[in-house]
Amino acid sequence: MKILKTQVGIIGGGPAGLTLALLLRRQGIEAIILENRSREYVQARVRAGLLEQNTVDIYKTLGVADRLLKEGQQHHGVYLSFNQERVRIPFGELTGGRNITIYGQQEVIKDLTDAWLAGGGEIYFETSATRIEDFETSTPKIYFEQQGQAGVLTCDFVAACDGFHGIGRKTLPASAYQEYTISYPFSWLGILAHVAPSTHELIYAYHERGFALHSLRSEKISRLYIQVDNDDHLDNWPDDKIWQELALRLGTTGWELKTGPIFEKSITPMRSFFTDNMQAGRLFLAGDAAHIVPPTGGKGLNLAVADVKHLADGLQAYYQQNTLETLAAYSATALKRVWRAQDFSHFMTTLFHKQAEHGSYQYQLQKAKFDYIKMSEAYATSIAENYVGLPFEAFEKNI
Ligand code: RFL
Ligand code: PHB
Repeated sequence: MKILKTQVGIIGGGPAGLTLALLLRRQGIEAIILENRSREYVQARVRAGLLEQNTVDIYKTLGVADRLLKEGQQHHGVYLSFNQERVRIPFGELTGGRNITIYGQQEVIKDLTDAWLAGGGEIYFETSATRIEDFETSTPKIYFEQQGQAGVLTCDFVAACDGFHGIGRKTLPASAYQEYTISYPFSWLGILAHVAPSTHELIYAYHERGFALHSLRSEKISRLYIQVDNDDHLDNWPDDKIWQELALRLGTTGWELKTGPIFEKSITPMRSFFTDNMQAGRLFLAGDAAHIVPPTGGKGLNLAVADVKHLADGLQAYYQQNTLETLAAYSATALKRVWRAQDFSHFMTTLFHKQAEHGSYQYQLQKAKFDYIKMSEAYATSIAENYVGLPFEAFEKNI
């Protein structure tokens, strides 16, 4: 049996696990990451693109933001469109200069993995954590399997950064938490295409045929999404049909959607999920392992990074001041932001998706909200500050 030992055993080499490892290194705390997929697979997984100011600030502090700052695009506003009428929320102006950066999650993962390995960090790919034991003691153990070989990682703390399908959450005692799920009756069909973006800032749109989002990746690559039914299939969506639908839903007078070859297509169901507790003994959950939000607010990766910032603060207090107090407050601290993000993501999702007949009561509520955005700077500011992400102090000061 392969035997490993470290201070913090991290399951999962996604954004949560890698960011945590780098935050810990900065405090001189040792960590080992177990990742069940290959490095190539993890670096090719197409997902998020919107990074909040908080996230970028953390990556700057960690010294891993060089490429992000060079290749990522800083945005100061966003377009919201309803029935083909488009308004801009200048969130930079409304939030005293806070903004977002568009930079693909795969690129974030590449940068973090490179930095972790360059500093001598250990990450075992194609190594699956199978069991977590003794987390109620001071020597928890993560049992794992690496290409048929069994092993155990003994550590002081376990950070389960293993995503929605991981083993971390399933290991929490059933009596330790409640979980909440909302499944929305629609999915997103997302594409990546070789075409220059037709907009310099993101466009979120409600249309009577359904939601659409125009995002970007670079000067030559665009990322776009449309609302489809949950039982829909990629076979029903040849490229021409996708472009036609996007042009219609995103359209507004005097604007034209550029089209180009699509090189990635996938369908993602929309759901919200969260647990009301993210820790038991010395086992801590972070990121998608503890909560999922529909991507309409662009929050999932940013929440994962915020979680591990709080977790790293708690671990630092333990190793440097020998107190477990900050760690004991981890769940409560992280959940404040999680609930804020759940609310905002739900708001954005229900505002822009077609949920009932065009013209129905539900539709009129959506339209009333959109009209209110146009008439009230206070309302627009509330949307802006949630979209760019509230600063860490906003949550910490009330605890
Ligand atoms: P991840 O990324 O799922 O990583 C978990 C890792 O754990 C590994 N793992 C295991 N390893 C060892 N042993 C086991 N037993 C293991 N079980 C699992 C997995 O292989 C994996 O590598 O979770 P993490 O780190 O919490 O990060 C969360 C983010 O990936 C996620 O929230 C975002 O992608 C969500 N998201 C967005 N977030 C944003 O902040 N901004 C966005 O613009 C945004 N857009 C999106 C999104 C997610 C999307 N999809 C596909 C769900 C757009 C889409 C379409
Ligand atoms: C993306 O660029 O993939 C993206 C941007 C904003 C969102 C969701 C996804 O709200």
